[in-house]
Amino acid sequence: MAPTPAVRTRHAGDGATRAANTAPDEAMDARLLIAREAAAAGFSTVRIARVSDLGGEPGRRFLAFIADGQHGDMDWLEAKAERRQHPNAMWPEAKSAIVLGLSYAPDDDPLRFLDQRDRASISVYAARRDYHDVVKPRLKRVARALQTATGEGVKVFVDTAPLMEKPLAALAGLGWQGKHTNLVSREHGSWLYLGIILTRAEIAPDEPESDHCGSCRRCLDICPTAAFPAPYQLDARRCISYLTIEHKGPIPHEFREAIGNRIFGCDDCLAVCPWNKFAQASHDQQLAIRKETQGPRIADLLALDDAAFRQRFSGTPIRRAGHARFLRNVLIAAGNSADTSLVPRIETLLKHEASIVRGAAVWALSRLASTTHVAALAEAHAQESDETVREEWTAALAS
Ligand code: B12
Ligand code: SF4
Ligand code: SF4
Repeated sequence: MAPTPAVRTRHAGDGATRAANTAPDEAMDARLLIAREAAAAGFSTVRIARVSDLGGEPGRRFLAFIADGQHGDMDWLEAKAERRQHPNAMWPEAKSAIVLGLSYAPDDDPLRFLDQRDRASISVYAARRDYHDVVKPRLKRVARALQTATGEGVKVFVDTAPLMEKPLAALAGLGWQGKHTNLVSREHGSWLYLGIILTRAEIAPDEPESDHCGSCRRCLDICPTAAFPAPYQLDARRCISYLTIEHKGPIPHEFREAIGNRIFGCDDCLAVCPWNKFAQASHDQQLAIRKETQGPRIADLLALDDAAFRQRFSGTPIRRAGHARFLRNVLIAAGNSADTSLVPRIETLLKHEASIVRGAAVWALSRLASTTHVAALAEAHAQESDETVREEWTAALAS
């Protein structure tokens, strides 16, 4: 049986404001209900968009991004591109989007470990419990209350379905898509996780936020890998976040030095945004920063076996990416560390079962060990079966 509607909404189909089954003065406005439930669930901000107002422009830009290959090997973005370009392509009956933001603003400078080359730098979003696990149950709580109250179907999304979250968030007025392409909020700066509830209920929308980037271009200028072909556009293939988290193969040579000691994600463009000065540091208990993610020593990370890796990073996005990709990234940081004491440990990884680890180990050694030592190692590993690793040896001997 459908739940009894008890809130005032703009109902899909009749276009009229109604307060079904209750006298108007008893009916609770859907917007108030959402605001109350969102605050109780611990969200930092919530706004509402009318889905049909999104128009076709974000979808067209998304398809151009895919057509240009800028998504790299994120096949999952391409696979459902048609559905991703507009919420109604995925769910034709969706009328309203409730966009929720959860602040993860840091209380320290997120870039403070970048100059400490014997340590690794981990992006703020990954230095705590995986946000999918934190945001989704909270979204479900708000969605349940809304469904019970309106009697209309709902679906919740946090980065797990083909839905473009940022353009919807901008339409709802949570902030605007800055030149770094992420959503910037006047209150929370660049530090918001986004979550979305789509509903068939028609709820009065908020006003979109206008662009407050002005002539600023700090995020564009700081990017270590020149990943912005133009303001408001990102070529993911060049982005350190993509290269260290999403990319499956060897990291292309041209980016290795620029990656420095960033082993999981990158915050440079987010951290320099002047709007961050208004953000209050997050004190959300579920998002507490994990001590072991704060500038861990590269030597310690190289020594973690698979079991120790899983244990140390359990519950974080780092654990999800897997041990081999993690080691690949740590080896790039090791190669940039100038710390020759790491050489013996790196040598043991030349025998690792994953070719991306062996290949990155070759590169790290080419940066830290003497030419004669590299030549001797190359000879000892002349039986290498993987072509990409053999190419690494050739490059190492030539450098
Ligand atoms: C794929 C993806 C990535 C990719 C691609 C990033 C990107 N910018 O698209 C990679 C792996 C690189 C990535 C990195 C990061 N990500 Co990510 N990612 C996503 C994901 C899953 C899809 C985004 C997408 O559709 N990208 C495709 C491009 C085409 O979309 P777009 O940026 O919106 O493109 C717009 C602009 O280019 C604009 N545009 C193009 N030309 C022009 C011209 C003009 C004049 C204008 C005005 C606009 C404009 O129009 C396009 C359409 O709106 C979303 C979750 C989701 N489902 O939406 C999270 C998401 C965007 N990521 C998030 C985060 C936190 C990050 C990182 C900060 C993590 C980190 N610290 O390493 C970095 C930030 C890097 C950066 N500068 O963007 C958050 C961002 C939250 C926020 N406040 O915006 C999201 C929303 C996840 C979430 N639920 O919280 N991510
Ligand atoms: S996350 Fe880092 S690499 Fe990616 S666009 Fe921003 S500054 Fe550049
Ligand atoms: S750093 Fe400047 S240009 Fe970049 S998003 Fe922030 S305000 Fe906009």
